[in-house]
Amino acid sequence: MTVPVPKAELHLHIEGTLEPEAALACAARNGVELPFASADALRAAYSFTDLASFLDLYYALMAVLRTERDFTELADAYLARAAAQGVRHAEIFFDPQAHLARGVALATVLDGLGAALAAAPARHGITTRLIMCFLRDRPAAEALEVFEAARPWFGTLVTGVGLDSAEVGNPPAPFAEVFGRARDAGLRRVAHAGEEGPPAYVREVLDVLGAERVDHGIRSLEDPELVARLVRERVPLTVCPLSNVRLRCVPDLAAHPLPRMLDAGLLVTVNSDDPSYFGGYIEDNYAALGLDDETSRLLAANSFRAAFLPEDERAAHL
Ligand code: ES4
Ligand code: ZN
Repeated sequence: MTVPVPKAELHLHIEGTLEPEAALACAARNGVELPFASADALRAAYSFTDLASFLDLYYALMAVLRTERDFTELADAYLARAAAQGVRHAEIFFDPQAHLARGVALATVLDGLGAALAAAPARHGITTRLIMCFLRDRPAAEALEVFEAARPWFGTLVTGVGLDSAEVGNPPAPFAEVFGRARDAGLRRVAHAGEEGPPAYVREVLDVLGAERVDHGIRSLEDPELVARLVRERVPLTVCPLSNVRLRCVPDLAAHPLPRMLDAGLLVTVNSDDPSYFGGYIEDNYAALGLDDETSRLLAANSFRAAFLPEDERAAHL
């Protein structure tokens, strides 16, 4: 195999890296009953018709994650796979509300993930950031509560906030208050928009939430004025090709809009989203697009340009 190009991963839900074998091992260890008898039975369930059908399984399988050790092992397993696919820097999402709702404390999640991330430079040659995502299909008041509860980790472990989960019918605007507090606390801001939802949501995350990057953003192409703005303002888009096909946002890889996004002059990056569920990690996403070497190198350079790194570290990667 050729050596994968060094790159940053900027759109990765740590809960979406839970592999079937790890889920079953974790379930057995924690005495959690799962309605799947084997890893193959679980894998067979990884067939989705849209974002909602995926989210149902994604949230259900999280039931196996209960202890600090579970979160450390989850993140460490991801980092090992990412390193093998050329990742040198990873900005990792997590969904605190999905764990709090199951009675798992924020400290369990953060201390568990934090241990793996602290070890990552020496163990895997990867620097990291951790981005706390709010669930847009839950009340904005709940996002405010979890935001306040996470303050002890701000700036040290948690350095950004995001917005994810079911997009259609859940516009970004109600989260303006929590994103404003995040900005005031010195945190970076990203948001999912234009995955299944309309280009208007992409505008809204920029204008109302102050998002510095847009996660997915593929539907921006439907709005030429929006595209012109994204190009002008150099807003990075974290695109996830295998995710888009598996969730039927795009009919197949041949129809994926990434080449058109690059042609339009957008600052596009390629990422893996929920690699265990969508059939591949980051290099698999690069490979799926059948890119020439020059385009692969451009996308890898874009990933460092779009990363929340200090300029000296960014320069060292470019
Ligand atoms: C997600 Cl693919 C996707 N879209 C929105 N929210 C998510 N959470 C985890 N994966
Ligand atoms: Zn995502």
